[in-house]
Amino acid sequence: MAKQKTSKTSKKVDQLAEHIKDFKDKTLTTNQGLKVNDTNNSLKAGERGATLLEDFLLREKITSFDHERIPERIVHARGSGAHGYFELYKSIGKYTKAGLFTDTQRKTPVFVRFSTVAGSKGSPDLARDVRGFAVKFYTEEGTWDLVGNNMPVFFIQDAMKFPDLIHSVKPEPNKEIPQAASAHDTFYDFVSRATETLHNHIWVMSDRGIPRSYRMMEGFGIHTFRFINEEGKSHFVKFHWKPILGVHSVTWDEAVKINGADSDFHRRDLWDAIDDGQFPEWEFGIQVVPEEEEHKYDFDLLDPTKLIPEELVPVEIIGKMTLNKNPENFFAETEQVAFLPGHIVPGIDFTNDPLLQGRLFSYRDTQLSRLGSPNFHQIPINRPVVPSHNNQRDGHMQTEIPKGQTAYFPNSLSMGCPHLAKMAEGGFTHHQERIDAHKIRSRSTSFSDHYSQPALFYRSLAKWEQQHVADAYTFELGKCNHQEIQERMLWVISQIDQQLAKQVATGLGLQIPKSIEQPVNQAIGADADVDDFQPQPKKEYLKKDPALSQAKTKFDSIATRQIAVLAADGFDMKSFKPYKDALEKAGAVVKIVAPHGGNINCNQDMKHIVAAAIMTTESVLFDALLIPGGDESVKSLLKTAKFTKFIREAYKHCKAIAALGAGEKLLKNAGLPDYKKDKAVFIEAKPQKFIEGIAQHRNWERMEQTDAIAV
Ligand code: HDE
Repeated sequence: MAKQKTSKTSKKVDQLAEHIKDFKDKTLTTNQGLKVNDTNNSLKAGERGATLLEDFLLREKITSFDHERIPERIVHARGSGAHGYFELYKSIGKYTKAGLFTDTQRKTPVFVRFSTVAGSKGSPDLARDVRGFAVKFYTEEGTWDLVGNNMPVFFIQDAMKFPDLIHSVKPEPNKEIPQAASAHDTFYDFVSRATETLHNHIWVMSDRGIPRSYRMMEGFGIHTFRFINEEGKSHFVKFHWKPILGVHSVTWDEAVKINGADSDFHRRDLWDAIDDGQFPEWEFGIQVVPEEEEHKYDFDLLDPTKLIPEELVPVEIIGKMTLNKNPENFFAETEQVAFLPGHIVPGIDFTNDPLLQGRLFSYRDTQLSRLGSPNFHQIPINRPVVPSHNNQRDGHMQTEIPKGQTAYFPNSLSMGCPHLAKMAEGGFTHHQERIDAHKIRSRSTSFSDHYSQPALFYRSLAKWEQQHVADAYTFELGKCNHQEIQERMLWVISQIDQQLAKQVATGLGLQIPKSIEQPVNQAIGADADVDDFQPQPKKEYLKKDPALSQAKTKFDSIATRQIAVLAADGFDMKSFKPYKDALEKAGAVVKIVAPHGGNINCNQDMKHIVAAAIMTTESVLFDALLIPGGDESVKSLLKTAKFTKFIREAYKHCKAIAALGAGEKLLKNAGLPDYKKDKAVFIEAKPQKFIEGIAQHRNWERMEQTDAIAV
């Protein structure tokens, strides 16, 4: 223990040295470099005031403070970022000429920002929501931004509807309630009318809407993009991120409680993992469809509310991303980073997905109001790693000093420079797609299947996942005040799955209506024949797509899992030590939770650092529980009811629990039903068994009994 303490302390000292290296031995100055000898007192006429207008030191400090904030993002305001790199396993030159996908020697730097969508900047991390998964690749051919989400589809099919979608989910405009929550009337009013939303929506109702960690989420580019190879041939492509730690989520009961116990749960988790050298990793995969097969499927590749089932087109893994560095300054990097889907590199191109097309406008536009200037690319986090030269000039906060007499092209005074890229130098060319069409304000009928893929998703889930979906719908609709909205939702859910709708209806105490006023696809042109655009009844072109279920994810690691050790003075070291060693060797983080802070002594009279006093922490912040033996320790834990709550909650949330020796008394005292038969409760078991139990993430079979556990 002592050894560990020393190394942690020296790490902290090193970090401190690193943090202060920029201002070590430096004198405090004004922005003009004037040395300052008092930054605590304003300039006053006499000791008791008044303050003098002349005080330029006060004015500079306060003015800077007054303008510290910039407008938060309209959506995805709450987020966290990290630096890292991307490595390619194998060249895919047959599909694309993009350097980052052909040169296996490269290590492409990246900056990633994860986010929620609906909440404000200070909202809690565990809102039920989509998560943003935006990656900036600083490539040698310029910056490529893959601005995706943790779900493979989006709510709407046309950019035109985005403001409506977002206005419906944001706090209602009259009362500014609720914050970071979709469970309210306006959202379901919209969802039940714009049924194209149902696919993304059922993903949000599933466990994907409440991830255990950013590090345990998949990422998707969503839209179908194009790859262009050296010969100019185009392939359709979808992009995927697959987390090395697998895809895992918390339960809704936990999510609600985590938001109270640690509203920075995801942010802290990402930071701590990187800080501890446990670098998050994702493999990068592609689904490629040849141009000739564009119309082969039962859905339109240009429709962003549809995924390509992995059963039909497998994901080919081609590389890996590792995040290995936390930002130095949240504002300068994570807040000011500007992602634009329009930032692409030769070898990648857009399709006509109408949502993607709209995004190509929106992101540049939003950066202008958020960052205040077209020069946002000069902010360090947004700078490409390759030099940029052009004739764009001036504007707010120009930080460069462009030289020379000319700022136009063509010119002769500067010998035509900066000159145009020759093809051999990799100048960007657009894929020459032939378009010959009428100008219309309408939507393709190939976009009007709104039920088949939500149904496929639901069918592909494990029983416990389906139960979570039903519970989520029941919770969300239960928060609506308008019965006609609840009933319209029940009807549209019944179009996805009758049984699911019945379950939700029972929870709401309502009947599924036999029919409803037609859920008109709101985006169709006013003159269009409404009936032609009704969502089609669902089809079943695939029984199941196993890749959609979290039950099929990885369960082979406990790296970075947080293990709470419930202990007090006198706990038994002999039986605890092999557990601690085995858990730490497997990469888990073992933390003692005790009746008080500071240190406790084991029965071998060694001091152990307490990570958290029971008063300051909650069971929901941990992945598993270990209760060491030792009569004195157990006796003292039994005196504090919060330990009992801690254990009951961990059991309710289906987590792995191990008890050693007298530690089992705490399980008995907690009144856990049938814990002896439970496959994730380990009494006097070998540490390896406990490790395997934690790696399973949860024992969902336990769910059936846990409703009876009050906490
Ligand atoms: Fe965004 N989106 N979005 N979005 N989006 C923004 O840009 C927008 C969409 C996504 O961490 C904004 O810089 C429109 C799909 C992420 O900084 C804004 C439409 C997908 C982030 C904007 C969409 C996304 C944003 C707000 C419909 C997944 C956070 C601040 C046409 C593929 C990026 C900003 C970060 C952010 C507009 C739809 C993902 C307002 C108009 C589809 C991950 O420009």
